[in-house]
Amino acid sequence: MEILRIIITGTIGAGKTSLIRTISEIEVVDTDKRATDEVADIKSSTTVALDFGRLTIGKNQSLHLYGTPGQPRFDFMWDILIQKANAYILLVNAHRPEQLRQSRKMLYFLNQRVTIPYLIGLTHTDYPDAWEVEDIALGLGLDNQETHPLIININPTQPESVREGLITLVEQFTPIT
Ligand SMILES: Nc1nc2c(ncn2[C@@H]2O[C@H](COP(=O)(O)OP(=O)(O)O)[C@@H](O)[C@H]2O)c(=O)[nH]1
Ligand SMILES: [Mg+2]
Repeated sequence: MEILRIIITGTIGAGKTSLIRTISEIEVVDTDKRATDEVADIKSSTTVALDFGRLTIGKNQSLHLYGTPGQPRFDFMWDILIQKANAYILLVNAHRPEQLRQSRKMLYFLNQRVTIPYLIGLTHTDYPDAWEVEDIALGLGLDNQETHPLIININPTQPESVREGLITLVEQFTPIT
């Protein structure tokens, strides 16, 4: 069994925990704690360490999914995770344009540290006033359509959507056997 380590990252509320819970074959190890600070305005609990889940694809590959914490003060966790990763997904909430600047910083941070396959998964695109993909690409500083990374819609609450997104990612760098 080949193990592929995939990092699921993105801002608070982007859908990291949901994605891993939706698809994992094992009970998800999560470390959500009641939020006591500024995060409490956004949601009542948040991930302080990491989420972990697992998914088998094909006969031979086991995806190990690691959800990162969304807060800058846990940056040291990212380094540990990302150095061991085969690929990553940056989830971007299409319904919270005010978080785009932070998403852009995350993208920059990651690409400074590693050169591994990745894609951008737009979440919350089911909201009628969600931003269009072109506007999000611009907000992330990706102004060249030809060179920018793959951007796809992912609904973290829907297993089929999550599976499709993960397969699209894995197909970028290894055949699914
Ligand atoms: N409508 C909708 N809700 C979503 C989507 N993605 C995530 N959510 C919801 O957004 C909330 C925050 O998601 P969560 O996975 O906790 O975000 P995290 O902070 O990145 O771990 C949860 O209530 C999810 O059910 C989406 O694409 N559409
Ligand atoms: Mg979370």
